Amino acid sequence: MPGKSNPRGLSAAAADRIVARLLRFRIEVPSWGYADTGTRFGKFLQDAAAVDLEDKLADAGATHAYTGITPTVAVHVLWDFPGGYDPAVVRLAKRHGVRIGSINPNVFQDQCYKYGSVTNRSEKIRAQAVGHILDSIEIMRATRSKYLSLWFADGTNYPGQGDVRRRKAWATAALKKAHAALPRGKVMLVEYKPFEPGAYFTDFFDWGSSYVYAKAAGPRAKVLVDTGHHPHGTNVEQIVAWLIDEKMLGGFHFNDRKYADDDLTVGSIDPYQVFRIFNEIAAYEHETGKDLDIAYMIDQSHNIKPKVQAMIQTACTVQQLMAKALCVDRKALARAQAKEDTVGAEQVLRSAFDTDVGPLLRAVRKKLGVPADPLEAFRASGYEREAAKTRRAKRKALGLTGASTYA
Ligand code: RM4
Ligand code: MN
Ligand code: MN
Repeated sequence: MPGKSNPRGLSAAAADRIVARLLRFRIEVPSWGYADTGTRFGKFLQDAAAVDLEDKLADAGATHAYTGITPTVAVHVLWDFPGGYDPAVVRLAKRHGVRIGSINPNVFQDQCYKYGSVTNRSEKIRAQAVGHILDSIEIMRATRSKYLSLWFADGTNYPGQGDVRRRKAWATAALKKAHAALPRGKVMLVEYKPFEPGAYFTDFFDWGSSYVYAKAAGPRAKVLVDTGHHPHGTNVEQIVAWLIDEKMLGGFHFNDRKYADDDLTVGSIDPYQVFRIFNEIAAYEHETGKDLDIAYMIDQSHNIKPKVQAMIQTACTVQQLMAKALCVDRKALARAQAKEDTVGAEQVLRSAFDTDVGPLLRAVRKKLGVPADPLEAFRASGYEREAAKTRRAKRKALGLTGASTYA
């Protein structure tokens, strides 16, 4: 008879192991996922959206209170500390039951970066970009953050515009400087994206480029995989497996997409892909008996969905898909592979994906002291109504209209 937290087909010992692993799983939320965002054509406003960092931390606190698995918040330095970093923010986060997580420098929005930041042909501008990264490292120290998360908008729009190899050399030199300034025990993540805003090329364009940059920068530089940053058809789980094998996987920015870097909620389009990614992680952890030490992060922008709901929905989806990947019967898979039983091997994955992991998740949530259905509990809580009221008043007092147009 299957026990309470024990879906059909899983032994009690396997169920316990899965619950124990899920209890150690945490995922970071992005501060920007709580703010009003839109498309490049305009911003869409929600009354309950966060107005400032305090609101973002409150929303992150609510996400964590309902899910129990999102104790840290990633920040973008210039978005979250527009008036400069204030150490009081650490206390503010604590008051909301969360901590500051990865620190993301902004070297893409100032006018001086029109032709690039760390790849700009002007030495002065490159130095300015490095200076901002070094300032961000100081913030890391103050917030005791483990990860410096680097994304560069650098790229060109037209053939002939830039010298590919010189730009590569400039970027490498900048990353080396950043790595040299990293305090002990800290990790530098190098993200990549094959398009946008560079329409012809980006300087950090795929996992191979991030790998080469990270190797050159130093041993604590690793590759950050944003699931939405690949050309269509890319086998993301294969990239993940390779990076794990090379000890170069630094972490993830999870989101889903249909066409481009859409930043949709995880699993809204293709939950099976997320499952296949976690399957590679679970396989490695099964083989080594160790948790993979990487940064699990959400990188989403919620233009239409209410912000906190979107984040809770995402955190629960990631947790669910990880649970399913942990259900893969590794022995049965190895047996099928050894016999070249292609159908049987795939079925092992499919039956794990089809497993109802609800009982496992309920057991985990009970232990974490959060509602069995975090999303429904949050929707019924009245948090959004209250936030809309106070934030509407705050916007009015600050004279913020928030409106913006493309041109
Ligand atoms: C990019 C990327 C980075 C994000 C920047 C601003 O699309 O996903 O992670 O922080 O946007
Ligand atoms: Mn990202
Ligand atoms: Mn992105």
